[in-house]
Formats: sequence, C-alpha cells, structure tokens
Amino acid sequence: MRLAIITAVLTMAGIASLLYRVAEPSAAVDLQAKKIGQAISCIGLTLTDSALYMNGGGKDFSITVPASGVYPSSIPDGMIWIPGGEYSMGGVNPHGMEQGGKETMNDARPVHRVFVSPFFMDATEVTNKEFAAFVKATGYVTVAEQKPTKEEFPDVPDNKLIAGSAVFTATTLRDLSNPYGWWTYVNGADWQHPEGPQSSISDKDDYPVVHISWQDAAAFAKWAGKRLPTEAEWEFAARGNKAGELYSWGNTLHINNKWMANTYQGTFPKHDAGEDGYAGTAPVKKFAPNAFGLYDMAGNVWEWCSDWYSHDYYHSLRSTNIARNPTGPNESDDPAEPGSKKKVQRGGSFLCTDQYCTRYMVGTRGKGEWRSATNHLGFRCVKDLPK
Ligand SMILES: [Ca+2]
Repeated sequence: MRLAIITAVLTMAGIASLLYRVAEPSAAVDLQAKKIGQAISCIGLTLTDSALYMNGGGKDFSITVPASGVYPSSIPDGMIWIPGGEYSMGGVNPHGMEQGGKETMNDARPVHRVFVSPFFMDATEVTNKEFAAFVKATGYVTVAEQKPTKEEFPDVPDNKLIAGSAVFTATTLRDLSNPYGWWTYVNGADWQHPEGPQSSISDKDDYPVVHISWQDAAAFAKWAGKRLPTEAEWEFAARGNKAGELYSWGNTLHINNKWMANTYQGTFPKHDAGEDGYAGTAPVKKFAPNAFGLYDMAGNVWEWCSDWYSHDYYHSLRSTNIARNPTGPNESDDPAEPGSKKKVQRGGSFLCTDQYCTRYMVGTRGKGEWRSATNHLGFRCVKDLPK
C-alpha cells in the first residue's frame, strides 16, 4: 500500500497523507521512515540532557594559538591553506539566546582544547560540475541511485526497496517536534535529480552536489587525492583563528543588515522566503568567505566529516589536556537511533532557522547515517601537506 501511496504522491493532499503515515509508530518497517530518520541531522537531543553537559558555554573558550608552520610554497587549485593550531572546540547552549533557536546542542559540550596540524581545505563545497567529472571518470554510482538492500532493511518488503533519497517538502504542518512532517523519501531522487525524477541539475554546475552519502563523499575524496576533514579540522577551519564566536563570521547573525549565509527565512517549514537571495541551495561563493577564505562554512548544505558521531564524544575528551588531531570515537553512538551507524556532519544548511534548528552556529554538530542522504547534504574535502 505504501508503494502505491508513494508513487501517487506529490499533490499536496497526497504528501499530507504520506507524511501522517510515515509518522506512525508502526513505521518501523517502513523504508521511507527509516531512510529519513537515518539521514536528517536535527533530532534526538533533549532539554533534560543539559544537566549532564552544560558548563556555561562561553567562559570555557580560550584564544586560538595558530601552529608555527611555514606558509607552503604551493597550494592546490581551489584549496585554502589552514595553518592549524590549538583552539577551544565546541559550542555554547544557544537556547534562550536572541535568535538562538530551540535546541540546547548538548553534544557540542564540554568545550575542550584541541590541536590540529596544518592542512589544505577546499574553498567551496564540492559542486555538481566537480562531482560529474568524478562520475564520468570512474562510472561511480551513488548510494541514492542504488536499490536499497535486504541486508540493510531486512524488515522492508522487496517491492518497497526502491532507490531514492530524502527530499525536503514544504508543508503547512506546524508540529515542529516531528521532522518526518517535512521530509519525503522520493523514489528517483539523487544527485542529478535533487527534487526527484522530474528535476535536473542542467543549469546548476556551480551548485553544491547533494544527495551524497558519506560513502559517496569518501569515494570522491579518494579519487581526487584528498580526504574528508576530521570534525576537529572542520571546526578549526570554520572558526578562522577566532575563539568562541557564535558564527563563522562573528557574533551577530547579520552584519550591516545582510544575511551572511544561505539559511531559511519565512515560516518554517511552510514557506522559504529566500530573503538572503536564495530559496533552496545557492551556487557556491555567493556569500562572503570567512577569515581563512572558506565559503559557505555555514548554511547552504551540510558537510560530511570523517568522524563517527557520538553524542558524548566531547565528554570523553574532558580528561585530556589537549586532544591532538582527534579523529572521533571508534564507533557511532546516537541515543536517538541506537545501532544506526552515523557520521558527523557540520555547518547546517539552507533549511536552518532559529524557528527550528540553528546548526549554522559554528560549534554545533549534526549527524547522519553513513549511507543515507538528503537534498541539503553535501561535502568538501581536505588534503594533507606534502611530507
Ligand atoms: Ca536561503
């Protein structure tokens, strides 16, 4: 029955019907519910977690000390040299702040001291044009383009195992406690068809590629002679040698009344007003870069990191004076979805808003199952300096 519903959707009435159905408790065997739950970032943390992790936020930040390295003699095309150094990693509790949103971001604390070595980082998110070159050279097929396997979804009937990915769907539903309300698993949605089979990227060469699982991102990085950033590298790069600021550009959401990143304005999740110039994704480099020259380190699309996600990883580093080049926990641990293998995502997306999720704030964290994707999820790569 669900297949019939899904293939018949995409009238508003149909979507509403589907959404109510995927939200049912019995949806545990539903591929759509599973793929959405595994893919989206903003679920699972509660106010009651605060007692464990709250340490006051801002007072825990100390100045960033850049590493004493030598500026490299050459920098790979499209990349930025990140000097590395010692910094305070993590984020404050923004709940209750002006424009702070509704979540306490408990997994981003305690703030702790970290050292990262110098590296190069892509100036922008990987674009459709760049990903197309990879696919042309290798014949690579992304996870979203493949039929989900019985091994991964043993409870899902064969005829429901259909290739696709999670797509944000505007809705008048106003229950913000249920993200399944604005996500639809769309058959045939993939990087070349971001909103589904009828959509295309023919005029979107410079847009960030989306519907990219961690496995896909890692494959691209390997082909490009690069790798995915560790979470610690990503945050060091996003902070741009600043300490404890709320955003990758400073401490206020706007500068000179201008939006500093592609986020969500309007009424979430009903209407993306695009006051920042873009409803949905934006081409890369449309907003000012941060102090290192990196574009879109907040908003636009989420970006994969190499680390497994654990909600209490920072807590586990508490006894370490300085964590040197941390690479994350040995395995994933997300109490919201036990057993799901999740990797870290950073930066937030065009869907972030203080009406719901403010993970465009620089120290905050996201996560997603490593073989799942959405239309607000992409990546960028890093590269080590020559030995
Ligand atoms: Ca926008």
